[in-house]
Amino acid sequence: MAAPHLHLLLVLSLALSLCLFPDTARAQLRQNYYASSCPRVESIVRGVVQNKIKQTFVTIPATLRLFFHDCFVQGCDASVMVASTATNKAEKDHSDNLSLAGDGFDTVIKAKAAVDATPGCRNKVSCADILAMATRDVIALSGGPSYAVELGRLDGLSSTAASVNGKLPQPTFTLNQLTGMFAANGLTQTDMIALSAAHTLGFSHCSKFANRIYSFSRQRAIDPTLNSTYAKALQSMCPRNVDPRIAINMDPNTPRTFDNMYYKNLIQGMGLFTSDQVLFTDSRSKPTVNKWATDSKAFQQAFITAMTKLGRVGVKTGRNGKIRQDCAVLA
Ligand code: HEM
Ligand SMILES: *[C@@H]1O[C@H](CO)[C@@H](O)[C@H](O)[C@H]1NC(C)=O
Ligand SMILES: CC(=O)N[C@H]1CO[C@H](CO)[C@@H](O)[C@@H]1O
Repeated sequence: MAAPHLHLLLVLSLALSLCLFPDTARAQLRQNYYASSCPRVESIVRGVVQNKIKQTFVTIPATLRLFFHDCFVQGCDASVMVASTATNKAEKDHSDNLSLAGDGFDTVIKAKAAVDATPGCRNKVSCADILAMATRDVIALSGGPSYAVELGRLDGLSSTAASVNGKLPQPTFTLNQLTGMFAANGLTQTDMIALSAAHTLGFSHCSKFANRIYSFSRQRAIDPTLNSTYAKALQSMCPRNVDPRIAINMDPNTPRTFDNMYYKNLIQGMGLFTSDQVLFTDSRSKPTVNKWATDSKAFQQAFITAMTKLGRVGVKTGRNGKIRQDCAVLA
């Protein structure tokens, strides 16, 4: 008589744990998710991204960074796209949005409009998936690896500036802080080192690294891990009291190409942020930097793996999400 009871108990406890932890059952993303509902979606998005890049290069780094910030705050659910209202200050208006360039938002909005204008596709494709596709496209279109993107995310139901607190890495972070924050999102230290190479593209405002080139106490002038030639160049581009709107290339060598120059720069002491350079100065991550500086293929493989994992963070399905009609509006 014990056996059937045990059986029932197992079934009950399984059902109970699924009710209590609906988010722990990993949402199932898959390639070609829209194959029957909107079969041309990937080429429609790519076309919009290509056009947008023709208008401005900033499309590329802006979209890539937007995806990262989306995924690290409440998961990859396009919550970063939501506009603030009179009663709700949204994620994008937290100071840590660190000048998320408007061209990333614009790319997603334009791609969503193009998708929704396609017969049969209207209201079928989430903003979160469009951002994931556009991100894959900007990487490939700037010389990086091309990969099949997993889809099937829904858009999140909330977005608050408060939810950003403590969720995004800071440029002053140590290796332990970086590794810890990525681990909290299911990413390994190796994934973190791979994803950091996104800084091979795009711009940084002078304030983000001013502490490395000027002394604000009497302790030291220039960060000793910074290449002194590079430090002088940075000082001339970013003089004290520089216009806070000035931004400089993060990769001084190939700023418009997605390549492994990031790691070559680190070896020369030319990582822009403390959080970049520490990957080379800390003996735990240094071997990986050395390896990927000389082995572009190995780096690209690691980057694809890490991006795919990043795209799975906090994915919403079922009642936890919806397909937003307007990516900037929750309701
Ligand atoms: C590892 C920890 C990271 C830190 C501390 C960090 C920090 C920063 C900071 C401070 C900026 C400059 C923002 C500004 O001044 O406007 C920046 C820019 C950027 N970050 Fe990161 N980031 C990190 C990881 C990532 C990851 C994982 C990605 C994407 C996969 C990414 C993509 C970018 C891009 C593309 C830009 C340039 C944005 C533009 O030009 O508009 N970052 N990051
Ligand atoms: C500093 O950078 C220059 C190139 O800008 C390079 O030739 C030099 O070797 C670097 N110094 C160090 C210590 O890596
Ligand atoms: C693009 C964007 O939404 N930028 C906002 C970032 O946050 C500041 C305030 O912290 C806003 O003023 C910007 O509009």
